[in-house]
Amino acid sequence: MKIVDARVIVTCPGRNFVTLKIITDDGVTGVGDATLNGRELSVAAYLTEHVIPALIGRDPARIEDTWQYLYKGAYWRRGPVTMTAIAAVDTALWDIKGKVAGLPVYQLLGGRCRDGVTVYGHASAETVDEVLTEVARYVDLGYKAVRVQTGVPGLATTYGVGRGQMYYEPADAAIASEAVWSTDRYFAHVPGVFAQVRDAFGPGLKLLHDVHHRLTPIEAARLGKSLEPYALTWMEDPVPAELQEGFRLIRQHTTTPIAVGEVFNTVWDCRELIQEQLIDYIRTTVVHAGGISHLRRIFDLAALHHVRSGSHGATDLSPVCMAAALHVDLSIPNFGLQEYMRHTPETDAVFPHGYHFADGYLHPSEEPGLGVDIDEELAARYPYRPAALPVNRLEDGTMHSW
Ligand code: GCO
Ligand code: MG
Repeated sequence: MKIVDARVIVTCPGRNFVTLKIITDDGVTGVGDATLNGRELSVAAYLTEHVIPALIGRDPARIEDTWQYLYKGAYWRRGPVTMTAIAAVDTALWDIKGKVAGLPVYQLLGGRCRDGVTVYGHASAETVDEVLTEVARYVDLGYKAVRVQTGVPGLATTYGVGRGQMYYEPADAAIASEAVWSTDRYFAHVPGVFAQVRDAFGPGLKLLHDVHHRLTPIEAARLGKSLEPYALTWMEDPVPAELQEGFRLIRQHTTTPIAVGEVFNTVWDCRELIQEQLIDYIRTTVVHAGGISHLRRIFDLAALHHVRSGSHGATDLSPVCMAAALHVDLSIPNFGLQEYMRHTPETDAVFPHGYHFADGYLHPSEEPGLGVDIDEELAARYPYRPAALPVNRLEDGTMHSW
């Protein structure tokens, strides 16, 4: 069996997605997500110019060898663009292997470790009263875990608070919009939000919160401490994670669990965090961390150190990534939680898929392969639209992490 063709499909059914489709001489095809939010065309070009020519003629069964070829062969290692491109190839090859074997991919990864994949949804609103309604909406839908984000009094906009319900999408302007941030205003508000949510919903509901890389380690330690009475499942991205040892300080001060890793691309980005047990959940996912093969490596290392998975699953990760993530989630011993932001009906139509939600769990498709495809005719009706993620400044105008 040989790879005879591969193409990159860019489509915008409400937001941009990049998909790699690999075609074999037997007519078996595989898909991989290659979406890097706000930098989509850089991955599309990397694949088209530098990867696809090297794929033609290769044996699609050689997944690990192809991964090593693309990783070591580039000379320039790691980085989001390279690792997203490698992820797309790796994912598509697992899809092909599953179809050839006649098995869903999770069976090739060792089979089920659980009955379903517990997911968390996003409850967000400007005010506390509104967010209580949003949390109730998720509870009614059967969710067992909910991420809670609200506006902060005195700030015009806040990370994670969308304009509509359920389809929050921050990358909406061709040139990045600017937000203003104040850690003092945030600290004055956020513990009270969780006091009310915990009070309203009791101890059974898992609550999560995303800090989105905005604090320093000592500030994160203070936040974690102030949230301890409300028993969060995790505090996400409390600080930017380039400085892995910064987490030691947070750890010394608080028992609030920590989740990190949606911007990590390889095991090298989180090795220290995992081996020193400085985090509780590692949030790497298929599309940005080198595909199913490399994600399994990260999760295997994590399993040795009491760290569980908590894969990123925002709307900028396409249904192809979500399908692949579920096969991994189902088959690893140290699964924690899976983020699940629902895609719009337009996106679901472009990417027909067999995974489904029931009672707070997602279940992957039982079809051979990943159980997801791209409708190329429909995709062509939604041309690419430039869209950038916002940037963030402090009240005095200083640039800050978004
Ligand atoms: C999350 C993330 C997202 C990211 C987005 C960037 O936890 O879901 O923080 O909201 O900001 O995926 O592209
Ligand atoms: Mg996040």
